[in-house]
Amino acid sequence: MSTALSVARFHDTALEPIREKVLAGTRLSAEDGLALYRSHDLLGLGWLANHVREKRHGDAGYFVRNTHINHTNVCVATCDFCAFAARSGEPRAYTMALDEVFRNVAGLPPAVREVHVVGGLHPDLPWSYFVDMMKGIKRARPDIHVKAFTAVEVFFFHRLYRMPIERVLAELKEAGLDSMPGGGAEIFAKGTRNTIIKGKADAGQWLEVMRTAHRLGIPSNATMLYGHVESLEDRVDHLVRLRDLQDETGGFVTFIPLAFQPWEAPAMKRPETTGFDDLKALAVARLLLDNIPHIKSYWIMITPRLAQVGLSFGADDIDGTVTEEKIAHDAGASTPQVMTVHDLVRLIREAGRRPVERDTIFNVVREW
Ligand code: V47
Repeated sequence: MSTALSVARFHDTALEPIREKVLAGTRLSAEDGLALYRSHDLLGLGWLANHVREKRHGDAGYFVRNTHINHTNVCVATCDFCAFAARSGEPRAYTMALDEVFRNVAGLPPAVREVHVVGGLHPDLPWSYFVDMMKGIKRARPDIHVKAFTAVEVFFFHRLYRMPIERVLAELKEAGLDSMPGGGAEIFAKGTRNTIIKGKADAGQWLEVMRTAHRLGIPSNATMLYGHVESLEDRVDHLVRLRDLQDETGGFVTFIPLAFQPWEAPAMKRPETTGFDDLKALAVARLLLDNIPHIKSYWIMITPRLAQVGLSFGADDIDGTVTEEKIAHDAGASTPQVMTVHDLVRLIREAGRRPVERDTIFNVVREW
């Protein structure tokens, strides 16, 4: 692979110096990141990203048997891209009773390894709701990995319940929280963030929650929402800030680029992302984020077909069975809400990869 890459000719000559760095394992600069995003040499980008991906993960294509629980859609924040949130009292507002959460978890097939719990910023729930939720999920399924609450939710708990971030996280961990999902990061760049988001954690606060989580031994993922009003400079800035924090903590496990789903988004009339941009998002992430182990090609947002192609453009993971995804589907996503293990294994195999079932933190569960 390295030999082929060293003699390959790129259509875009701006990729040549970047190739040298990639082959030497030298860190790419923000300017390199911008050159990658600006390039239309998709195959050149893919080649570079695939080189890094195969050096790290060989031919493994990871997936997990998981399920999502969105306990409430009630949210005090205003995010122009979000179709999931509702205000208290609106007809579509809902909050799950804890018994319902526990019944759902108890009813999961034994092979499901991960429960992904994310909700809106509900102003009226007691702190005990969240602590008891963690305890009850573990009681129902002691072996299940609980990946719960974005950094934005944790920051909200810190403010609402007037507890230091560290205490919020420590109490959740004590009650059963194993890791945190990467949502809520959206786009860090201040000007852009402020035009599309009101009433939730800013970039510094999101990063501070993650810094604290990692210090307490809670690993997490990271995301970036792209394909809305952000610039390419904003994307590079976002990735570099994640990379800087990862240098400090080492706590990020997976990066997931989230393609904006525009159809039902209330306040953002934009076209959907294109396949070219979706593949570039994966490839550039793989190349810039040299210290985050995994890149996820999230089929919910970019379709199973393109997520599969993503396994040759820098991604080593395809997420999982998911079951009942609400955030993208409320925004009008036309992707399925469930994938069977059979479907996932087939997608990975037909991409020429070796399907590896994993748990949340990438312990191998089964080679398929
Ligand atoms: O934080 C909201 C985004 C996120 C839209 O960590 C939208 O393993 C696209 O973070 N179009 C939640 N995106 C999803 C998320 C996630 C998903 C899968 C795995 C993991 C993980 C994390 O979805 C939100 C927000 O950034 N979002 N609305 C929309 N219209």
